[in-house]
Order: sequence, then C-alpha cells, then structure tokens
Amino acid sequence: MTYKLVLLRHGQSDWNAKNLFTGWVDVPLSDLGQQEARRGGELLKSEGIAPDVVHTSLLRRAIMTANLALDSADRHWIPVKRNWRLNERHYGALQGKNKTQIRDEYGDELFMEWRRSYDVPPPAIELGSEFSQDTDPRYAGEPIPATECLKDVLERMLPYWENEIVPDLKAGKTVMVAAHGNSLRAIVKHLDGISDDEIAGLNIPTGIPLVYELDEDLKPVKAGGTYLDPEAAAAAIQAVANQGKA
Ligand code: DG2
Repeated sequence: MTYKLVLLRHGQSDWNAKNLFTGWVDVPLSDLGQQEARRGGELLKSEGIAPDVVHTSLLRRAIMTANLALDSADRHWIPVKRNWRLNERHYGALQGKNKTQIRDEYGDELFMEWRRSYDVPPPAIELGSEFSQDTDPRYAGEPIPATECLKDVLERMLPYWENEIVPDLKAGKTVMVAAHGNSLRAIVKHLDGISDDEIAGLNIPTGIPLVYELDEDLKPVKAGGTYLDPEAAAAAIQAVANQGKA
C-alpha cells in the first residue's frame, strides 16, 4: 500500500513578479501565475492524477492556484481545507521590500541567511505597520508570528500535517497541498529528512506539481518526489535560487 501526495506551489504572484518579499501579505496571482496554475492542473489530468482532497493556506495566491488547477483537472468539486499553518513563512520586516535592494543594502551573506538559513529569522515586523497582519480577522485568536525562520514554519506546520493531512493520506485519498515556497520546503524537509544545512539549497518552482508516492511509514518511495514537468521545474528552480541577484 502506498499513498499519493501532490505538492503545488502557487503560480507566480504579483509580488513574485515585482521581486518583493511577500510572506503573509495577501497578494493575487499575476496573469502568468494564473496560466501556470491552469497548466499545473492540465499536467495532473494528463498524468491521470486525481486529487480527492485539497489543503491550502489562507492566502489567495494558494487558494486561487488550487481553484484554477483543480478546474483544469476537472476536480474543482473536491473538498477543501484551509489553515494558516500552511501559510508562507512570515517574512517579518522584509515583507513588501525589494529582494535586490535588500541584498544590495545588507550584502549577500545576510540576505541569504534571512532567506535560506534554517534558524535565523529576519527582523520582526512592527505591529500595526502597513504589511503586518496583526489585526487581520482571519488570524483572530491564533498565535500569529511577527517573523519566522524555516524552523518556525516547520514547527507550526507539523501539527497540521499530523492532524489533518496524514489522516487523509491514511484514508487512501490522493492529497493535494497548494501552498508556498517555504511552507512546502518545510514539508519536503520533513518528508525527505533533509538536514538543516542542506535545506538551504532546496527551492520550489511555481505552478509545477511535485508528486510523492509514500510508503506505509510515509517515507518517500523516491527521494525528492517527481516533478510532472522536470525540465521546466529545473529551469524554474534555478530562477528562484537566483532571485535578488542583479
Ligand atoms: C515568497 C518566497 O513566497 O520567497 O514570501 O517572497 O512562495 O508565497 O511566493 P511565495 C515570498 P523566497 O523565500 O523564495 O525569497
């Protein structure tokens, strides 16, 4: 018995296109991002992969991506579960800032530490400031962060994984998770047992389904899973890695 999991990073957002740190800021998909999401669904359909349930974050770029992809895959009718624990990493005071400008201002080392280190969060966002979510009603009563490193994301994502996603997998459902670059990096780190150092080198492209077959212990049958369009994924992974370079 194996289980099937589809991970899908949302299509390009308006702020991905503008090279801005996004985090919990609720920006829409760009036109290209909408196309990527539809194509993601077409890839699923052509591979005969039919999600039975979808989990998303509370952010419209993941929600829209799930809707568009499932529509192209003729699976628009499946149950959906949404939770802030699948949100993007909170990027703290970097939210709304240009990645290249931050790199120029603070240098390569700090830029990469904030972006890809496992346990160093960026500076916290000021509560009440333009890109803070502290009064957003969708998070009322939740222990929401003012900044996060990947370790924080993993720790807040895992209870949702264990309590909501694992039961769906164990029920034999094909589970799709439509989420974000860093919340998906946290899931992949957990699944593949990637070390704290090595996870820095892992990037997730927008809009290309990554399919995992998992064994009875929920270990990947093939480490790293399989991108449905491996060539496009390789190019897009490189582009994510290069973000912020002049
Ligand atoms: C991006 C990831 O998140 O940025 O918050 O800027 O996946 O929601 O577009 P997403 C952001 P990097 O960590 O790759 O810089």
